[in-house]
Amino acid sequence: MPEGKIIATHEAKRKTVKIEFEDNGIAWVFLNRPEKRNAMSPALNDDMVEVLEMLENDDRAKVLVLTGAGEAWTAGMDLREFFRALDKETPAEQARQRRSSEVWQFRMLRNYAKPTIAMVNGWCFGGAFTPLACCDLAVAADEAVFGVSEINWGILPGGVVTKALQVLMTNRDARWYILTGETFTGKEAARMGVVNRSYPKATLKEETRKLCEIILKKGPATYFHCKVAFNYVDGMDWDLANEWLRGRSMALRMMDKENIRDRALTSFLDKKEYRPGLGMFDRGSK
Ligand code: ACO
Ligand code: V55
Repeated sequence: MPEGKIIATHEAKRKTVKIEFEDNGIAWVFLNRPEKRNAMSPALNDDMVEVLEMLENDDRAKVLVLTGAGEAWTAGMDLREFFRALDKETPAEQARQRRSSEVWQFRMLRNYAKPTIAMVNGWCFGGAFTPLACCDLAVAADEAVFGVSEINWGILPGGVVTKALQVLMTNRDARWYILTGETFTGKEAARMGVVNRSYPKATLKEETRKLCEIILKKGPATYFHCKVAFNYVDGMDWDLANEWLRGRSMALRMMDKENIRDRALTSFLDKKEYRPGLGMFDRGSK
C-alpha cells in the first residue's frame, strides 16, 4: 500500500493526543507529550478517552495505530502528575483520574470496535504495558527500549500492569523483568512475543502500513468477532468456550451484512475460483 495522503488532523481538547487521518483508512493516533516522553498524565488519559470515543464513530478511521510523538512510545504513568500530584487530591478526584486511565488503557482498548495496532517507536515503561497488551497487534522498532521499572523505585506493577505482563510474557520472562527491572529491546520483545514483529526504526512505519493493508482487507464484522472471541475465551473451560463460540458464530452471521461466508463458500465450492487457505476472499469494492 503506498503512503496515503493525510486528509485531516485532529488535536484532542487538552492537546496531549493528536490524530492523523490517512486517505487509506489508517488513523495514526499519537500520544503527544514528546518533551515528557509521552508519560500518561491525567490530561492525556482524559484525551485518550475522548479520542477513542470519537474514532469509534468516525468512518475515516478503519484501523487505529497507537504510537508516540518523538523518542518515546510512552514512558509509563506520569510520575509527577499521576503519582505525586494525585497523592494530594481528594479520594473522589483520585478515583476519577484512576478511572480515566483504566477506561482507555484496557476497558475501551481490549475489545475496541475497530482494529488496533500498537506501533512502539521508542521508550515503553511500566504503565505502557497495559495499552500494549490491549491493542490487537503490536510492532516495535528494533531499537525501542522496554522495561518494568516499578521495582527499581519502590512500587509494584500496579494498575493492571502485572496482569498485562502475565498475558504478554511467559511465566519465566515476566518474573525476570518484574523482579530485575532490566530493560529489553524491541528485537528482544519480538523474540519473546511481547510484540508480534520488530523492524529497524527507519522502516517501522512502512512495515506497519503493510500490516494495516492486510487488516483493511478483512471484513470488519469478521475481524471484530475473531478478536472478541479470542479475548473472551481466555478464562472459559472447553464446554463453555464451545457453547459461547457457537452463539458468537451465529451473531456474526447476522451482523456481517456483506455475507462474506456464503459468497466465499460459493466461490470455493461451486465456481472453484477461490482457495480460502491461500488468502483473503476478494470482497469487491462496496
Ligand atoms: N513521568 C513523568 N515525567 C517523565 C516520565 C514519567 N514517567 N518520563 C519522562 N519524564 C520527563 C522527565 O521528568 C523530563 O522532564 P523535564 O524535561 O521537565 O525535566 C522529560 O520527561 C525528559 O526525561 P529525561 O529523563 O530527561 O529523558 P531521557 O531521554 O534521558 O530518558 C527515560 C528517557 C529513560 C524514559 C527516562 O525519562 C525515564 O526513566 N522515565 C521514567 C520511565 C519509568 O520508569 N516510568 C514509570 C514506569 S512505572 C509506571 O508507569 C507506574
Ligand atoms: C501503574 C500503577 C498504577 C496505575 C497504573 O505500576 C500503572 C504501574 C498504582 O497505580 O494506575
